[in-house]
Amino acid sequence: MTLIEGHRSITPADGIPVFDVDPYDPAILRDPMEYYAELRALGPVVFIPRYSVLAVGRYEETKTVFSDHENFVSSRGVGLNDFKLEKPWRAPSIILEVDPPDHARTRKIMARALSPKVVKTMAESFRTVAEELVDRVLARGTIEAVTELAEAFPTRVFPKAVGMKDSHARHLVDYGAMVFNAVGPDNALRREAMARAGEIVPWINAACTRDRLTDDGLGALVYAAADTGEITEDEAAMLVRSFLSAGVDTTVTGIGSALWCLSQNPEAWEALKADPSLARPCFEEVLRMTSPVHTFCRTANRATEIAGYPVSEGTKVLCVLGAANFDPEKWPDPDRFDINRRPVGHLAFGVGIHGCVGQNIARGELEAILGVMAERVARIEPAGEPTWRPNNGIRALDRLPLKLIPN
Ligand code: HEM
Ligand code: OVM
Repeated sequence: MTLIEGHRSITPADGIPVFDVDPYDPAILRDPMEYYAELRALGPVVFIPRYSVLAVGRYEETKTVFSDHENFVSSRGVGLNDFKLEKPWRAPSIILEVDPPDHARTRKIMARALSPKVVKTMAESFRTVAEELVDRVLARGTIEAVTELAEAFPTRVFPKAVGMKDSHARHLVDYGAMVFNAVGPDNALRREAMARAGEIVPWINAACTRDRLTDDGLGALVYAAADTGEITEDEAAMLVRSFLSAGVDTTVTGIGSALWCLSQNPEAWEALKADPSLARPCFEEVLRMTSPVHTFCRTANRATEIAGYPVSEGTKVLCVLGAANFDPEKWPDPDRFDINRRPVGHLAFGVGIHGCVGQNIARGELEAILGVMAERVARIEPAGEPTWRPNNGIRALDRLPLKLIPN
């Protein structure tokens, strides 16, 4: 049997379990736990006929595929579209969507700009903004935490860290939503996000040029590499675009999900209050529990195998990070939120050569906001039903009504 979807055509190997599901159905994106469990239960790798793709959701195989950049490449896109067959919606990222040896050159520059040493210099300003925002929401009492905390914090601190002269919170959040929806199929979510491209994309691209950046931010560190000839001026702009693509919605989602976890687990909140230095380990457990980036793909660039099953050249493989981070074989009692778990090896930041280069700054932001809240907020209580904002690449809250009680 040969299945044809779009331009792609692969023949599922005999024996690979077939999973008749649409992983990008908004109902699944809102509440993916059953889909994750079924995916893991069916086998180490499954075939999804609707998109003619393979999918992995057990910890072991997800980690293996992500770590094997020789067989499973990123240069053909980390979404469902195969860049070898279909034109990408924007010029590919020169860090995320490239393979070695090209990858090492840009990765080195981004790793330098986002090093622990650089991130340390931002800690104080992150804390100052966190204090301001937390005091403001405490004075209000009942809040909508997605807009008032989760979106407010990164959209204030991150553009400043990058050194953006023009900042537009809504455009930044909506661009992130486009970028992550773009890794999915041509469904309503992707189309609705893309409908706003005409307004947002030119604004984003303009914000990436040297003249729109201060000389003391992350953007300047990237342009410094253009000054030494390591990269071209255009490449510097592309790397700044990567900051704006990956650096806002991810941390917005991380903060929203952290507050969701803590509002549902009062004993965890008590533990964090008793020892605010638990903010970091707490965030790692939030990442494991909620996997902000729920799915990224790889493409088999040659005939290979997964768990002994043959995989033909050109096959897209969905790597379901959210399912792997909930695999009971790896994580005992995975649905228990335990801020003392120390979930070393979780896949929320990916793994291997493309593992999140922004993870230090993400942790720095979360440490600031959770740390300040732990010091100043006595209780966090749900004040209405949380709702989710389905996205093909990211699992984010849409609304999180909370009641905050000050110390
Ligand atoms: C890569 C998640 C925050 C910039 C990745 C990857 C994941 C991820 C899963 C791996 C992609 C792959 O292997 O295909 C997250 C999460 C975050 C976060 C969950 C927050 C909670 C950030 C921030 C920045 C950033 C704040 C920018 C400052 C990047 C970049 C890459 C990346 C540039 C590509 C790295 C490469 O290809 O070598 N991120 N990220 N991320 N992330 Fe993050
Ligand atoms: C980029 C990028 C990096 C990581 C994630 C992401 C899909 C984009 O370099 O543009 O979101």
